[in-house]
Amino acid sequence: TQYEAGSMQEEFTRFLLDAGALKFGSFTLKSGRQSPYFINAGSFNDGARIARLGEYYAATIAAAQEQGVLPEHIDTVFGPAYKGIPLAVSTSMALAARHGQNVGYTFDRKEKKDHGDGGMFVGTQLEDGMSVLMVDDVMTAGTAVREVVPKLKAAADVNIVGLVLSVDRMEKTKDSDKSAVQAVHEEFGFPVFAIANVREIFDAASTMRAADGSPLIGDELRAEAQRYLATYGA
Ligand code: OMP
Repeated sequence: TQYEAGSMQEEFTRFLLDAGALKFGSFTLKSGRQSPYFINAGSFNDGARIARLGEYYAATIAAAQEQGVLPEHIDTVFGPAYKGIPLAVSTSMALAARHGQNVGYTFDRKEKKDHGDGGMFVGTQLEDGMSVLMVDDVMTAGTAVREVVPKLKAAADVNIVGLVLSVDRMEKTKDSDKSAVQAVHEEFGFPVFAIANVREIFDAASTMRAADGSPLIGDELRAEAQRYLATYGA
């Protein structure tokens, strides 16, 4: 699937809204920040939606490969348990079905297993020198990814080639004006990018109307989101 500039973000925004994955209200984030909106990738909870989500990841990955941001060859797509599991599986399926790339998928176990194959990982096993692409749902402060990188590195001397998210919340770190995405990139050295970021999503949503002509996201909610980003946005 090829998209014109910006059109994938627009389609993705519609997809988020249709699935009810973008919610407004008052949410306490993992970072402790109080946000007027929340992106819940758990809303992609049926076959059609998770397949489609995998296609967005795969299209984003293929575009990054074309731009030279990601290498042509990826050995496996890693998604951290639990929420990353369907992301890794659906992304690898879409890479095979739509982009002619048959790559592995891998995820970790949350709990130790002492029988059977006993491994820490399920799917394609990590080996020295492998190119591993990580996928995750949403990044706010980057806490989730900081926990998982050491786990991968402890398993084998893998080459983490990048991290692809569904949504970059574009938030500043606690102690700098840098975004969490930028900070993680600088810390680990691999590229970090998303299918869409919150500014692209709010921009795209601002032009979208329901069947009765009413805006999909009202002015008040957008203004609240803008206020939040004025404080916490990078
Ligand atoms: P960090 O680990 O701080 O980057 O926060 C990202 C994680 O928080 C995600 O993996 C989710 O578990 C959760 N989250 C969302 O899913 N959606 C949001 O809009 C915000 C968060 C969050 O708590 O920051």
